[in-house]
Amino acid sequence: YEEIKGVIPALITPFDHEENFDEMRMRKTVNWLLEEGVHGFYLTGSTGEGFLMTPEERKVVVEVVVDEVKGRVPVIVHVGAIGTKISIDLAKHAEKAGADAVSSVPPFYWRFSDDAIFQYYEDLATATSLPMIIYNVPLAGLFGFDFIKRLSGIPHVHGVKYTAYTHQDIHKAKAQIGKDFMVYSGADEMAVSGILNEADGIIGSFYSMLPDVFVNIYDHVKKEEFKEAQRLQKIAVDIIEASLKFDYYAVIKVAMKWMGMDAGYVRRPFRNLTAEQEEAVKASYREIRD
Ligand code: HMN
Repeated sequence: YEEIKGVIPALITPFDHEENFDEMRMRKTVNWLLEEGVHGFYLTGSTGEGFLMTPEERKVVVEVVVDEVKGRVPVIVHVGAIGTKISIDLAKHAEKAGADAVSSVPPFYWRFSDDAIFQYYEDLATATSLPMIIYNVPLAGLFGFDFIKRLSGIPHVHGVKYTAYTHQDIHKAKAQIGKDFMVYSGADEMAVSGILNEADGIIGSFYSMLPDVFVNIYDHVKKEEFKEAQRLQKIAVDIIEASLKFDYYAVIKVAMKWMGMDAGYVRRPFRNLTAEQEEAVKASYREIRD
């Protein structure tokens, strides 16, 4: 793919009742989202519960999705792990499996120094010929702009998944790093702002659940139909905020089920919703108004 742009769901990974990867539900989810018009996929990230899977399981997810997508849209594979060797192995596998790009959170938990993080990205990005999308996310520790700029100098580093709210830095990245340094806005609540502030695309959890809403938001902003974009974004924010009261990857899967796309269950320690909680979520969505 020349360019990876637009609305890119951070794909959920369906599990069955016993927490096994559910290949059939995965294939159906991919096709459902493509019918809803999404422009790409981001696999086995936070939303994909990647850190709850073994490397072997992550590889199976990648193979199944790439096989089902059949080149219709680009596929970015999140290969992040704390150990560089594990990430490199996943990246090499993603390349062989036919992914279009790889991405990774920085190594986390031990609070690695900037130099260690730089080295991690250098080792990982140069291990394959795929473009590498670095990942700026509060859960793993946000980078400052200067550090993003430093990382952008590594061969194959092609862009950033930017899950921060400081969207003015997207302009800075475009101006100081280059127009072709890809920036993907990662906060679903801020999709309109991200696109308006020059992001090339949006990658996030709720694009698995509300693909049509966000594809419309993206199109409206591009056509400068801001009133409608704003209206849809406000509804989306209300839905997101109601969902964040629970383990929201479980909410996303349950809401997809309501729409006829049974996306299965989450893996522990995430908790699936009880029947009562499901009703509570439904009731809170019903209260949402324009
Ligand atoms: C990923 O799978 O890596 C995520 O999509 C990252 C993404 O930016 C999401 N952040 C997290 O899951 C921590 C957002 O889409 C987020 O879920 C959303 O903005 C709701 O707050």
